[in-house]
Amino acid sequence: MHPRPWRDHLPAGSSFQPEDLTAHRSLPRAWARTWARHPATPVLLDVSGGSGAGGGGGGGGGGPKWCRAGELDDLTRAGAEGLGRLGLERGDRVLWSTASSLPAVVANIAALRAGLVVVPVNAAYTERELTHVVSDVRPSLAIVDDPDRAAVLARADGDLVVVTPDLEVVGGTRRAVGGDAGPRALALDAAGPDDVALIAYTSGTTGSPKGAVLTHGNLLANSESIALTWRWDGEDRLVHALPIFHGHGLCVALYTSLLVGSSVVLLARFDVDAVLDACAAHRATMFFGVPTMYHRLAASSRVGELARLRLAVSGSAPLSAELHRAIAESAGTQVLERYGMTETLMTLSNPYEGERRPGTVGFPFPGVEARVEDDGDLFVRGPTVFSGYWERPAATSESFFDGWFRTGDLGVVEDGYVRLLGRSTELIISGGYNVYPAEVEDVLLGHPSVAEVAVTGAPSEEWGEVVCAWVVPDGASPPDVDALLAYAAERLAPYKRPRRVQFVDSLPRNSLGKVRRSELR
Ligand code: MLC
Ligand code: AMP
Repeated sequence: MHPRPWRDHLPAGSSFQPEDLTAHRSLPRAWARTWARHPATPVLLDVSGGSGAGGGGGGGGGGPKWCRAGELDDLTRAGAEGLGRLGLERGDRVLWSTASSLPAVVANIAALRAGLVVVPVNAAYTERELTHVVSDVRPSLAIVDDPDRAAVLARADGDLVVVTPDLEVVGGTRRAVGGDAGPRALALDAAGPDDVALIAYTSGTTGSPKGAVLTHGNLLANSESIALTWRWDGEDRLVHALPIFHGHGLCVALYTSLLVGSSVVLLARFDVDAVLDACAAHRATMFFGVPTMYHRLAASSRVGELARLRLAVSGSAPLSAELHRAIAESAGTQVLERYGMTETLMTLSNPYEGERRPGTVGFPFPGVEARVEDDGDLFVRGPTVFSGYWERPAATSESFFDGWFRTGDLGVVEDGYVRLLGRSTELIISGGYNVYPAEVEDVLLGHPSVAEVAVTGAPSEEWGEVVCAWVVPDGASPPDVDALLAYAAERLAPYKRPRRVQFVDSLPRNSLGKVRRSELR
């Protein structure tokens, strides 16, 4: 079954062709062009509280001030030069793990402009999780804003050069980057559409996260098609309260805003009042969030303030039709729900004009194709879809069928709109973050009093799902729950930790010995 054609997203009279999505070759080139045209345009206001070392958005005492396009151009050029002085070479991988801040944004963009490959990593990862990424991707440099994280990285790889977002070296040996070659001049904005831009780690079904390799063409096509579909232009202002190290906060929110020359108010984290205050104070036109954020907004007496916005978008996890309708009733806002994945970037969207149907994710973005098989499997294909998993040819070939990527999500097409019904994989999504049961199970099995364990997602109104562990104790007495949770906390980022632990005598298994998770819910 095929959903409605992407042409239905185009504004009246549009002459759009799919080739237009990558006409500018790369985001850095397109950004530089936008900035050169309107250098005085405000592009980013860092109200995050200056968590990035150096606090570049502070502007010296008078509170945060807008970073303008010309200034961002200068800062990111200087950053690209600084990265060259560290001895990095085009194509080198740079791990980037920071909270939201202007210096963090500058470092990310500088690296992309210099043709380096950015590896965004969740800033809440524990040592175990970070060490896995370091050994898998073998970065030449790491950019972090937290001294503890720098120490963890030094333990993971003693040679790895670690810098702050302002490129101050805080760990490793300078010589380790580029050997003896010394400083280099990195050509600015020279990457083409097929060059790798990001390696984004996403939890693998095997239990350890794998890197999705995204090209400059993928990132550019994603931003171009979003801008076109949501009628995003230079007049817009986005309140940004998502983490900047995942696709939603980085590729959808930040990169697209910079492409169209609109402005971003960057918050340190999501908080209902902080978001609504920022919307009012800065006359925002847009907010993007995960359903947990909308759940919290809907519970606030201030929910009606969402009506100020031109566009409120939800994604990363299912937004229930009830919550969609509740916000429509209380604020008069029809939230626009869209769908994507780290591997494919954004692929389906409800329309900007026309019906935004509650409980559905709409139809393909311009240039993207989607189809739903009889068994519900959703496949996508198009210029935003990644080229494969980093150094995992088997996992890559298992995910593609004749050039179509199998998403692992199940759905149906109703009147041309895709309604998602679940997943063919065991992925749990909690508050918009993905959790793979196998990874949590592997960790819990390492505890001496756990004989067997199965991890499932339990429904939660606020979080969508929460992580639930079913534990068969090793020996007569069950392990102490607090000790087990403390053990998990040392090894798993907060959103992966079980919220519930249930002791059982045995796990239900099928004749092949596979755990029947459906019986554990
Ligand atoms: C925080 N906690 C979570 C959690 N987030 N637990 C489960 N699931 C989560 N997602 C923990 C905290 O560490 C804390 O633990 C406790 O829950 C309560 O914290 P909180 O202060 O209430 O949570 P908060 O910090 O406000 O975070 C909630 C949130 C956050 C919704 C703002 O989870 C978030 O920013 N989610 C967005 C994730 C995202 O960007 N996903 C996009 C992936 S890209 P304790 O132990 O301290 O009490 C993608 C592609 C696409 O999916 O389509 O977009
Ligand atoms: P990630 O790997 O973090 O990019 O998460 C991708 C997954 O998020 C998808 O495979 C979906 O299961 C889920 N997802 C993203 N957007 C939506 C949405 N609007 N509704 C339901 N699930 C979504």
